[in-house]
Amino acid sequence: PQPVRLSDYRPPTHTIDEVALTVRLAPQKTLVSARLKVRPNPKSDAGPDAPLVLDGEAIELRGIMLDGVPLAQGDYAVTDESLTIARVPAGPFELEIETACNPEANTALSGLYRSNGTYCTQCEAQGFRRITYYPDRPDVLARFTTRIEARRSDAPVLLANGNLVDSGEIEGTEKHYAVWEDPFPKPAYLFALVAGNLAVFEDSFTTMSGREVALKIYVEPGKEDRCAWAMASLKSAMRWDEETFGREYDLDIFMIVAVPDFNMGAMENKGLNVFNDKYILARPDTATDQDYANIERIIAHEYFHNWTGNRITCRDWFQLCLKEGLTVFRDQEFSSDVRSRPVRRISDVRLLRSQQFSEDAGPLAHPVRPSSYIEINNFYTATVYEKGAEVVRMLHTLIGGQAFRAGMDLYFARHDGEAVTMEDFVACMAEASGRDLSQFFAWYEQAGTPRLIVTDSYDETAGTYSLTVAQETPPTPDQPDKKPLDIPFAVGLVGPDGQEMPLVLDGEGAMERPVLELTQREQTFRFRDVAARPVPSLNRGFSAPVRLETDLGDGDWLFLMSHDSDPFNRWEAAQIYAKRLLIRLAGDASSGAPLADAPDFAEALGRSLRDQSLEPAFKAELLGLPSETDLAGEIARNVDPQAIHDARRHLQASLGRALSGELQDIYERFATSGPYSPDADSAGRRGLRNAALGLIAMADGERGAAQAFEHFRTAENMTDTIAALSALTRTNRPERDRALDAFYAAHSGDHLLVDKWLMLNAAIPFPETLERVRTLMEHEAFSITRPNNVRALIGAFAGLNPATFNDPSGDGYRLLADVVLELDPLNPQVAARLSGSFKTWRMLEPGRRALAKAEIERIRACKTLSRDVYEIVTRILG
Ligand code: DPP
Ligand code: ZN
Repeated sequence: PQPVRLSDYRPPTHTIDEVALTVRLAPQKTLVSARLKVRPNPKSDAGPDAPLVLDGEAIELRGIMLDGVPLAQGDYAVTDESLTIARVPAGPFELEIETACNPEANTALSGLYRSNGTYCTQCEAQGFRRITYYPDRPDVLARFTTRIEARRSDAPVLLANGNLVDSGEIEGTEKHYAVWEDPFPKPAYLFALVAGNLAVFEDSFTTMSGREVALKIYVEPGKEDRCAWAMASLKSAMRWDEETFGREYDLDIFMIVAVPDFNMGAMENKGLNVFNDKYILARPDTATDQDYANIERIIAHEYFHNWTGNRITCRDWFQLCLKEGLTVFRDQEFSSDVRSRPVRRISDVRLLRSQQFSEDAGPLAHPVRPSSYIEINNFYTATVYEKGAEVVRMLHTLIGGQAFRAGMDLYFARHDGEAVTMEDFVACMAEASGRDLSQFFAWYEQAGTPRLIVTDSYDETAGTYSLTVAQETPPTPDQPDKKPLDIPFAVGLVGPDGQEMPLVLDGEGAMERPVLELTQREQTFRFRDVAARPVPSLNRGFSAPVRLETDLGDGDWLFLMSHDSDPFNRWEAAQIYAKRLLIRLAGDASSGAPLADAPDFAEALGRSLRDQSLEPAFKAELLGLPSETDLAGEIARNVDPQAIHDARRHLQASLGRALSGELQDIYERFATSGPYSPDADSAGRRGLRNAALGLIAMADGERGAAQAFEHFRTAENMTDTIAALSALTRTNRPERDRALDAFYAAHSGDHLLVDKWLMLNAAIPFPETLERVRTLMEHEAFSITRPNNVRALIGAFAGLNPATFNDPSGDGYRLLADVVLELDPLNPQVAARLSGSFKTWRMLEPGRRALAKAEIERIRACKTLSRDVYEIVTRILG
């Protein structure tokens, strides 16, 4: 397969003004007729005689008419991927194309498919070409009208984008129809159609200008009582976007459909979002606090796309971060406003570190705006999304909130209705702030996580304190040499008494905002009026997505952990301290040396747990040690995943013992009764109590497991049930399987809970889990064609259970390779994502490295690989 390159971008030869689709639904043969109003694109450099080339894949062509005249065989050419009409009029013309597709056979879940009997579509990035022949690229924007016909018994509900303009029976048949009209021009990737037997949960929203918008959430019948939280989240997101960005919703109706089988989390189709139902359905007895928070966040994310993505879209797929980075930033800000800002920041940074830093450090590293791809679906990555959001956040920090808002206003005013580039977005920010952002732009083009090396010196007689910051970005595939970046570096100085010291830059005066701007390979900043040697608090709030190297010692980190006025950096100090400790312990575990306890760390944690000024959710985050993946990334060479696991386990048990008084006290004090409420404060209290339980269970095998089992037995909501189970899965005691069996027996009819059960099983960190996972693949609860099943069992095994996935026998790698090869012909997108679990293989110690490599090579040797998996394994092997 040939790569597509950003530098090869050409404007489309033709544009489409209007699309009238008629879709006659039938499970195995759906007929699609598309009437396109086409015209040569004046901006094209191909000239008016250019042939018309349409994309098309996995569809059967049944006829074409041009301006009402049927085309003969010789007038056009069809391949597996395209339809070319060599001669088309030099002015506007109308094309009518008849095609057929088979929704039931569509296991790739791209284009039109059936999910548990419901017809639905997924067109991003390139699924529309599996519905009809079309210029399937985001810079072709057209107005769509969609007529759907189906048997009423098969599909009583018929939905598409926009407003319903007509519906009724088709006389003389058992069929009915509905016609939907979307007044907003859109690229084909935002097209959606849903039809099936669905129940609806309704509400309405009055916009800032007083318009009434009907809100509808469609779910499988019987699930209506699990929609209230999603609806509340939607209304809160709609209000927030009005208040924060002045963005008002633009249609009279906003619909969401929840389906069980979906490749992504959710999709922002215009006026008709389609969601993986795990991000819609919630009731206290079926969903955890984490689920509630995810639903709120993802509902907001997809809703926010209406302006950042739909009204203003991407010129080409290289600009994916234009909509994703910005929209993730927006959903982060939303949760920060409606929940706790430091806690959301901590969870975002955890995600960034575990997913994006590891991506950026290995063979799959790519810039936030990639410059080439083989399969665009492989670029819906942590780098595009999470680092993309960090880049927007840095812009916000550099130019300030007011200028950022002005830049957003300018962006909406200037580009509404257009398909644009990163340059267009950054130009708005540059204009609104009056700043030159050309150096900053390198964040979009340069891959790799920069390292900041910080040294300091204090001159007691002069009362000055200097910070020297060097920056260095390591080489990544295709990018050996890196330029210095424009980095906002938020800092503070903490005095020996734990108080914040003023920041007065030598020669400049008091800093307006405590943010240093790094632009060179090395810079020194000198502060004056510094009465005593401070401890620097660096990269506050994680102002830049970098790795920090300092010569601060353990004592400094403990000090910051107790005294930093920046809550994020208090958490960060605890993480860094724990990381250093765990890396030493992993070394000891590897060499068979005894593992020491950590009384100083336990004492500092204990102080924080008793600190009344800290919120419970924050304390829960303090108790969460860096992940095994993060530790592997820090070690980076000759990694022994079992030693890391043993070290982490040891520290948890040791902390559990040292803090047993505090932990039991929390466990008792935060016991709640009364009705469950998903609000952030209540969730934080449950989170802290459950984090305490987790350490208690690690500390004391027998009594800990008994307490966790009792927690499971008496749980009154799913949050506590899952917390008890996950504490038990980390033990190797009989209570674990008793609880798992009881859970399955109670919930085997609920696919979302079955997925939780699969995930818990897959995460059990002992070698027997290999066999367990193989057995579960044959279980009635598992189907390889259901992405949520695959992610819950196989994805969790490879992603959340490093010790077992990296079993020294190589059996974990073999299992993953087997699944990738089996899944690839069915669903290449999900198979490719799974194969990405091999991305850190080069860091492993030589034995595991060789075994992993052999399995990746076994995948690559398959002659019939999809483009998706081919690209990932080829890049991983390098
Ligand atoms: N639906 C996915 C998202 O919102 C892809 N656009 O990120
Ligand atoms: Zn998105």
